[in-house]
Amino acid sequence: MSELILHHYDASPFTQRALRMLGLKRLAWHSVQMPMMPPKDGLVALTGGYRGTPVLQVGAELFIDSQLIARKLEQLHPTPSLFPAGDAGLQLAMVKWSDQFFRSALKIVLGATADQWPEPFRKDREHLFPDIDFATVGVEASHWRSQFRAHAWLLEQQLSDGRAWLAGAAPSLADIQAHPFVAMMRGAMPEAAGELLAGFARLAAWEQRMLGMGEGTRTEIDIAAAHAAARAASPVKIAVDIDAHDAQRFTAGTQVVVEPDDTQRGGSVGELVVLQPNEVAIRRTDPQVGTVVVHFPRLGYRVRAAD
Ligand SMILES: N[C@@H](CCC(=O)N[C@@H](CS)C(=O)NCC(=O)O)C(=O)O
Repeated sequence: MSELILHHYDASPFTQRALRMLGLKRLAWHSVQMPMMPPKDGLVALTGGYRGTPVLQVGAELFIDSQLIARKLEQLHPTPSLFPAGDAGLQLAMVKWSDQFFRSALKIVLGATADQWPEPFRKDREHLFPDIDFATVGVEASHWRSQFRAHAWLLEQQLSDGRAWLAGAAPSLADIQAHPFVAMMRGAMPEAAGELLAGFARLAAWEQRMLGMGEGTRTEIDIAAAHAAARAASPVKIAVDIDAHDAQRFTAGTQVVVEPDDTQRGGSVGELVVLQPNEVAIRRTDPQVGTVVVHFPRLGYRVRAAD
């Protein structure tokens, strides 16, 4: 079996990011489909609580979030690079801009469609986004449309010198950070997308190039096979690595919860093994998967002592 297992569902724009990374690098990988809402017991047995998509599994190690997945794929398969111009810091920093781009698209779509969603799904998404009032988000629809168009204009501006890709002549993570939210809008509300992207001819041509990036080579497997791969590689050896200057001063071996600080995608509990400005990792044991290490980005994730 190939070493890369992606836990995901394809409707997610963040999954689409991971797919484009695999496409840019032309990798072969195994796909495990997860449900769009809990229960997600098979995934949680691996992560210890995190329920989001996408999650990359390599043996008994789990990599949470599209940003850490980008860095892990780059480390395992350096060419072709996600950072052909060498500006990894800048391109990873784009995630916080692109989160705002996502939010503008999300609020437009929620305002127009959430009242038609099946009740259990709508309730789950209300739990996921506690800062969004689903009942009133539509009231400001024209504002969120203006924001979406303003974000898209930045892409058109970046392409205005005739370059094929956002960072220059070669595709990079920058393209992959931005494209899923344009595609999300085109897919969910094609008519509105047509209006909001009107006049952005370079962006439209770039979208066509992005479609050609593909997703590498996918082979479906089930969650039981992913659990077996974790057990076969368990326990994973990992160097304990704690930043002496860490702002929170946690020590190795502390039982902690690691959870997203933006949405309620679930917190994972385990023993702290890595705490650096670019990563947090915990070790945990589960009877179904053995001892695994779960890695998170530090940016956008809260670490707190477990109760
Ligand atoms: N920063 C995360 C965001 C991931 C995210 O928000 N994914 C959404 C789907 S678009 C999710 O996991 N929703 C909850 C769920 O599917 O259970 C990343 O880049 O991977």
